[in-house]
Amino acid sequence: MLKDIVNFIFISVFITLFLSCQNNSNNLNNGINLNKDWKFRQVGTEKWYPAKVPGCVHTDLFNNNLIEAPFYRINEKSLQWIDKVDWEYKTNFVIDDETYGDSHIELNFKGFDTYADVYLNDTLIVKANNMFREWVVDCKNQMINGKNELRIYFHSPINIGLQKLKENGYPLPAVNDQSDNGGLENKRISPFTRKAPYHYGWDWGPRFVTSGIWKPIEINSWNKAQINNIQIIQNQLSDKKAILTSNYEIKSDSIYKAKIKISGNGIDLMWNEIELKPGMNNISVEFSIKNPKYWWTNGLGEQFLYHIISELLIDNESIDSKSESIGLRTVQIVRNKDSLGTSFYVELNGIPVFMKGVNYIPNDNFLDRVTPEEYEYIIKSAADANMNMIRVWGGGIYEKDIFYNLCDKYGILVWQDFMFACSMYPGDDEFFKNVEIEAVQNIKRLRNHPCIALWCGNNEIDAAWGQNQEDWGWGWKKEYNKDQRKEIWSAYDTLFHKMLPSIVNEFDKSRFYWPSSPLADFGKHAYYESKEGDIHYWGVWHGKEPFENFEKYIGRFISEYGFQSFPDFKTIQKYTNEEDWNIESEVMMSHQRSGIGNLTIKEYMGWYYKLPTDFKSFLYLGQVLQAEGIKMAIEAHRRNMPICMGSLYWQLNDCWPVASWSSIDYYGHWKALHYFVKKAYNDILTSANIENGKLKIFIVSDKLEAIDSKLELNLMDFNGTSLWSIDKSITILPNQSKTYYEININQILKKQEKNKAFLYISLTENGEIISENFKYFDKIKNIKLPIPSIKKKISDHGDYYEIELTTNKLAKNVYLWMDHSDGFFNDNYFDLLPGKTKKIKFYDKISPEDLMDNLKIITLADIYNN
Ligand code: BMA
Repeated sequence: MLKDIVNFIFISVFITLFLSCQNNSNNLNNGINLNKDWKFRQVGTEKWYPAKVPGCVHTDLFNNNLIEAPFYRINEKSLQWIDKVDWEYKTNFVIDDETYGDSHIELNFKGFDTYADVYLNDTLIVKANNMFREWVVDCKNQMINGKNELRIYFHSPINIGLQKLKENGYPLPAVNDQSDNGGLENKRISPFTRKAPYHYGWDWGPRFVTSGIWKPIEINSWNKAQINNIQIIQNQLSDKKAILTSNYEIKSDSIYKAKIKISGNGIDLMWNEIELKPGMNNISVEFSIKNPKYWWTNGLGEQFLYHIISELLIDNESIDSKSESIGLRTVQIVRNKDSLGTSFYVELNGIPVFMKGVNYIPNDNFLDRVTPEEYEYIIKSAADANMNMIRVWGGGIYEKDIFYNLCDKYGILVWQDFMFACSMYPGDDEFFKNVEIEAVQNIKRLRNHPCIALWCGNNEIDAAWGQNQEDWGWGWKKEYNKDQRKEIWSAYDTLFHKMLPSIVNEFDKSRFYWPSSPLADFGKHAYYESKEGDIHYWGVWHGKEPFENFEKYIGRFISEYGFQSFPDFKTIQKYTNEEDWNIESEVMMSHQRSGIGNLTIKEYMGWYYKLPTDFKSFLYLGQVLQAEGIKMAIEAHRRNMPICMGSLYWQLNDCWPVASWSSIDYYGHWKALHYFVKKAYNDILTSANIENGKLKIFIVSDKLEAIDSKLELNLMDFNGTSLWSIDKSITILPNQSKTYYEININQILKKQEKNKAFLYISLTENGEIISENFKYFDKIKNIKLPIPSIKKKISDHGDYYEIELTTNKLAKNVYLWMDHSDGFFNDNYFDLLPGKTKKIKFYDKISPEDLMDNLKIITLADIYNN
């Protein structure tokens, strides 16, 4: 599996070390993980089966061979019963004399999915009703010195959801909830439960409404006092000094004179005397760091982290200690009025930085299956593709700590949505209270991470409802009478315009809050044409507009746009039989959740390419189509810097094997798109555009210093004969987009037919290529591509093979592929110039003979001439 190979390449002992030192909690007397000896059963049945904690019912059933693989073929359909029954989990654990002797024994339940009644030795201690909350209970009184039993009863989220829907009196919109697939007809219950919305299905996801203990359970025992939470606030940051305040929440059971010691790398050691009172104490300690090192995003500098250790001492005895990893940086979202509208950009350490990024969904429907290595693989893949921002989209989960640790490490800023998407929500007090606790807990958990750039209320709800004008929105309002509309909007207004901003203001004051994405301004609807706020441009795909319109709708910050493709053939092989290899087969259709998906792909393909006839060629061309389309978008967004200062395409990853907008499929294969994104997000980009008959060569630089370079333009025919060329020494100006050369297109094409030539653009610094690009002058379907003859040479470099390729004629979208190896090519789907050598790295442990004999090379011309 590719995932294993990549693990082999870059993850090993290091990740273990990294994660263990990132773990925020190192209390002296706590942290026993209750992850052993769990059993589960369906309520009403006799037999208990072994269970994994953290985990979920579906994976436990599968691990016990009680159900078939949920993602295989159409197995999803027959597994819908699981969410309609109740489940029980139990374990025994021992409290030894020493722990029992402590004054406080707490159980810390980090996350239940979702409706869980928790019994400790048959006493009900928690009734959980929110997947995004944690529960901490002092259970000293229920705890036995010796063997204890913990039993957790999970109510069916469907049964409770149906009850809540009934109580509400009318349904709420939830356009992606696949109630029908779940056997509930049109009863969409997802808005009523605080549980990952995508579990109920999405237009890229199956419907598996899980239950389970999805995060760890810990026992913490303590005496006298305990540090509950730390917030580290950066008051001042300059090259000479950083002044910070550490705000502690310390739980104490009596009055104590105590001390706090702050230490860590580069920190001026600080001792502070404090006085604790019984209950929760809020204590602030100021400290400083001399000559601080800044935290930068990927590509701009180091991601320096300070590990700040806070120790609590009473009578010179260490009572508790915690470590927080922070990065010193300033992040502002700058919204200045200008001649076009209002800017919307990220200023990092005083510098405007173009956000190159992507939208992220959870990596699996069964969250327990995502390993630390897979987390690192996906974040590292984003960083390797030169990204500096990920949007954690509101239909998934507030990610686990490891996700944010990795974003800190790789220099990826996080646009963090609260978990609300494409639905309206109830407006009762119980719901509000539940959300309030959820928001406070998650903000407190995440606010020390340098990667968090902003908090955003929800995904697309403002756009979908369109409160201020009857014809705004997606038609949802039409379903409701005047009173219902009032109620629904009032719930929205309370949640996203009052409650969440005030919570952010109270618990994470320095961070920007944005009520919804997309949005022009607070209470102001966003259009594709908006020149303020952020936009989601879905004219391409949902609106069936041509890719060229990516160049037309340039917002200030484009936080969603995208195009689908099918996953890698190897991924398809994992969920299909050979008989399913047709995009319209029942199995393939079931792994395509966009109602317009296949037709839309085919329609666009027909506009730009000749339609291939066989299945594998269709997969290949579909990926090329997606990649070329999104490349157009990214280049247009970046060319328009600084009007546009952010481009986040939809979407990075998949939660199961499926046709989707992702650039990396469920099994970790980079699609053509991810390779294209890597180039389009390179810190130096050359991009050609034809405007009013003029060919303009733009260079976009995200670097902070000027670069002396040579720009070469070479118009060639497909045999590589130069028809026109020019080179020019230029100084690339820092952090901007600029046209460095322009010429009348007729002057270079002359009498040349536009479907028989292409322009090769290259930019070199001291002879090394720093950016290159190809410009074609006609739709590829009109171009008569020659059949190239590609030669390969292979050399073994220990960790990887180097593959040297040469071609006699232009080779378009060269795709390297091995049937029986899942190794990683560091470039793929590229155009290969006649007469030039291209070197590719290939990571796998196969023999050189195997690689030489079995490496397949496919080009666009090959599939056309099949
Ligand atoms: C966007 C997202 C998702 C959806 C995607 C593709 O609007 O917010 O809701 O999956 O479009 O349709």
